[in-house]
Amino acid sequence: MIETRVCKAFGLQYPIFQGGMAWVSDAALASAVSKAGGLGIISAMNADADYLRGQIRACKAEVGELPFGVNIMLMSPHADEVAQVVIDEGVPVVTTGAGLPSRYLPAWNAAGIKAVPVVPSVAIARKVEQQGAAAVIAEGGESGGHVGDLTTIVLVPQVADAVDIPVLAAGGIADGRGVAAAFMLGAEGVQCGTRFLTAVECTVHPNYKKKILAAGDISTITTGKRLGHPVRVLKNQFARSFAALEYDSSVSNEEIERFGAGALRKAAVEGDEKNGSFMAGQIAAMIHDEKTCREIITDLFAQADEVLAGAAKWVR
Ligand code: TUI
Repeated sequence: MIETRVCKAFGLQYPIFQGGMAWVSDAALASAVSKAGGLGIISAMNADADYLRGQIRACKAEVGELPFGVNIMLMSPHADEVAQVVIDEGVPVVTTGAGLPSRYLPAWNAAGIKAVPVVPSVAIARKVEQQGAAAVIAEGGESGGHVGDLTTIVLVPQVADAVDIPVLAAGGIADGRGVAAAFMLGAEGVQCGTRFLTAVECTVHPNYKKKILAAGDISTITTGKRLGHPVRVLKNQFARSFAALEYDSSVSNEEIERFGAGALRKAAVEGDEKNGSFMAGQIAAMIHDEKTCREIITDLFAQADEVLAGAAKWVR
């Protein structure tokens, strides 16, 4: 049994957040995670206020009084309106990604929302702590989707040393060894995204699940560095074409952006194995089964307990 400040602060049985993945993390997945004792998170992705309102209400109908969260992707054209929806709908926890949430933090704090930004560096972690974040998610570049430069093993202990609020580790965690390692680095919780992609309750296209289950250790690459927002995806025809365009100096950034537009939807909704962008973390290689959210969470923490309890075996 692992109990940390994250359990207490967010009202959780297990100190785990489910990553807010665009086109993946809907009310069905989030409510299943919250009912299993973790924090389920709905992705606001690039959608508008009406979509998010509908998802929040569907999630609440399932979870009742249990906590859940919303992830706001700050590059979304609808970021301002969804930042207000979470206040209007009484969402207890908001995580943010792909930018600094500074301009929203005063209103969220005033509304009693616990804000938990994803941070890719120590400086950003310090900044959001000063601005009133309840915790931070230190996300290493092993993650899927939009990634920072530093690895989880390097980032987490530095962020844990730099801030007093609780730190959750993300990036490369999909089994109990990863959870235990995160705690050894100073984290008091974890966030997992890729692990939940193959959850029974995850409504993503079956081809997406199939590709995660088939992934090996070097199945992902990061594309988009030239555009200033590197994204980790599974290698396929889309990823190779995107990378080729990036290395072609005769192609403009606008053309590359256009090539990538809509590709995540093609993967997650249509299951288009050639033209879809299958965002996934490096840990996809260690995911071999489709389990319920409850099984995923109880297995993660049972193994973490076992690993941590046996951790003294080398110590003399
Ligand atoms: O946000 C994510 N992962 C994402 S967002 C996304 S949607 C997307 N699609 C295409 C291109 C780009 C994004 C897919 N996956 N993770 C959290 C995360 N946040 N990773 C890195 C950051 C981050 C980066 C910079 C957080 C703050 C930050 O601040 C610095 C700044 O200059 O804004």
